Amino acid sequence: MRVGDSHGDATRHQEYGGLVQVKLHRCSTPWRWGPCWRVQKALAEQGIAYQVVRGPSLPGKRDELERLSGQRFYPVIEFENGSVYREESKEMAATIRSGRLDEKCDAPR
Ligand SMILES: N[C@@H](CCC(=O)N[C@@H](CS)C(=O)NCC(=O)O)C(=O)O
Repeated sequence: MRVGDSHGDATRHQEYGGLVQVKLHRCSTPWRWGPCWRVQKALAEQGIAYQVVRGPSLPGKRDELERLSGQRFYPVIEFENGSVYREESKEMAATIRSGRLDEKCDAPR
């Protein structure tokens, strides 16, 4: 099963370090650059199972994202227990690459 998905419709069940799949809430641009791609690439490189959830591009249509994460920017990582992780994408990518993503997973909501 492939890890990572540029089309946003895959569901995976691969486990990693005690964590199971995460959802990557990201913008809908197809281009492979920018904050969302930076984080998606880091997840893929680390072999972390993730499901892409593409949200609306228009900032005015991001109420759901704000409900989820308390702010209106992508990317946001949602863990299986419902906790969410959002920082500057460079910090998110660095966290993922250093194997510390699980530290960002809070207690269940
Ligand atoms: N500096 C932020 C920028 C995040 C960002 O601009 N993300 C884009 C999607 S790739 C976004 O949500 N744009 C919406 C907007 O600018 O309103 C980061 O690197 O995380």
